[in-house]
Amino acid sequence: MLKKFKVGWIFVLLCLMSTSQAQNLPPKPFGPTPSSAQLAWQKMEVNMFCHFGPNTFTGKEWGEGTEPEDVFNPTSLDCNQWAATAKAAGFGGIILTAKHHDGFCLWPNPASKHTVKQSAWRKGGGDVLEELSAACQKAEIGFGIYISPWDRNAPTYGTPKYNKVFLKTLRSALSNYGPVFEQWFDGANGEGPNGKRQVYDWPAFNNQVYALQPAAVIFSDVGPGCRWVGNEEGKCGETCWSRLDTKGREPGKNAPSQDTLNGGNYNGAHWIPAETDVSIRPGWFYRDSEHPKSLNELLNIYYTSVGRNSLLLLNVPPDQRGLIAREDSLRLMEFRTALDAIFAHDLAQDAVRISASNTRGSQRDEAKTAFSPQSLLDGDYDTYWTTDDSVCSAEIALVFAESQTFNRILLQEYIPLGQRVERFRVDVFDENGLRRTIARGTTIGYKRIVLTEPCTTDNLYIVIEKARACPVLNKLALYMDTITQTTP
Ligand code: FUL
Repeated sequence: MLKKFKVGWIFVLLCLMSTSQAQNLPPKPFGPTPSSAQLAWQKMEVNMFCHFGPNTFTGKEWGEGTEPEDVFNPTSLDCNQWAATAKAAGFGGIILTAKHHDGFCLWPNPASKHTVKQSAWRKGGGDVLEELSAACQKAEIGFGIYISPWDRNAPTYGTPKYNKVFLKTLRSALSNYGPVFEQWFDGANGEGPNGKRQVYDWPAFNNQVYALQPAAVIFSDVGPGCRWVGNEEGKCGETCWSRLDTKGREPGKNAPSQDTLNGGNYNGAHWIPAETDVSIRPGWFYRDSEHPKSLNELLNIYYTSVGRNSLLLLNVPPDQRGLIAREDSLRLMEFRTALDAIFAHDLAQDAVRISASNTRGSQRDEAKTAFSPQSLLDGDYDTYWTTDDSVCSAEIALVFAESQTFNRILLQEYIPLGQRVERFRVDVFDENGLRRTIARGTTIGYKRIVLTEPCTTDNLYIVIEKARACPVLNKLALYMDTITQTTP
């Protein structure tokens, strides 16, 4: 009898010890998680898109494919100027339209007869991909390639032969110009009811990209690396899951609905985060008659893209000289200066205390937990606050010695362990000592920037009302934006 009793106690003790140990270990990943390439991509946050080609010279948005090659003739192309501009604007990389829908290739593609080689530009000896990849390497920013599958010039388009031509095109673009961080596949197709119908071999295209550029993130309506955000206005959904279901779907007419692309799928099987592509000008290609968006518009776009768990791909089209226009470049510098000023002083750093209603492992040994809320303020991406496995709602409290005034609350989830938070709110103690809610939100993801009216308080609470597994957050910051005039 005594023996049985002893064995029972040992069992209970062992169970307690193992739960306590488990709570001192990092949480298990929840749902799909990003690959290391997708994580590095997400951390780039803002990239530059360059639409450049025959349309730059004809004023069209969609070329017919019949434009003579000589139409393309930049007078003083300088990719170092593009890369230096992107770098100074704080962009992580540049993606160039190496081949838009008109089929014209900005490099001497051996699979086509409609390329720079057939043009008068530099007597057929020019190669924009070569120049841009070298310029990006020099500026230490990423180099990415847009290639339109829809091709209005290729004689084989609309036949199975085209897939082979397209594979050759990919091979040429992806094997000769160094590392490519993103391969952009456009889903657009303007063939009318009587137009050519191409059945694309997507699996072969993606395999080809991965075979030649294993670290490339493939963009399309359905990824597999990242997805279109569903509009060209710079607006990611307020609720944005980095998860998407792609079974039975493909880019173009078979894509998920624009709403789905905008917010992702709650239970999506794959990690396919949103990329927000938008042009600084009304059109994608440069036109003298058009002008860049205002600083306020750009800041709003930043908040509705990067601030809503998306990467921003901002198009800045080079002009007929082959240069980024002065007007655009000045606007980009204003944009960068404004972002730097807005996010210069993190007021959360001035808190005298940060605490959490639950911290993983702290019930058992406060001193030993590696997951304390201090991690939210330490600037280290890989340290985070999290709770015990059974706790899916919790609050973080910040206390200040003196009241602070802010209107931006920045939160980050540690996405290498998946996306978890489904609903949160921000509370403060107001000047009458009453606790009140100043903002509510749904998803957080890689980054969420909550916009509020200026709020003055010495006590702030981030309340995670509902997470799908124990919440895992690695950053909390507060800022006062005095530059943005109107908010989205
Ligand atoms: C669209 C294209 O049709 C536009 O011309 C542009 O390239 C934009 C980024 O994607 O689908």
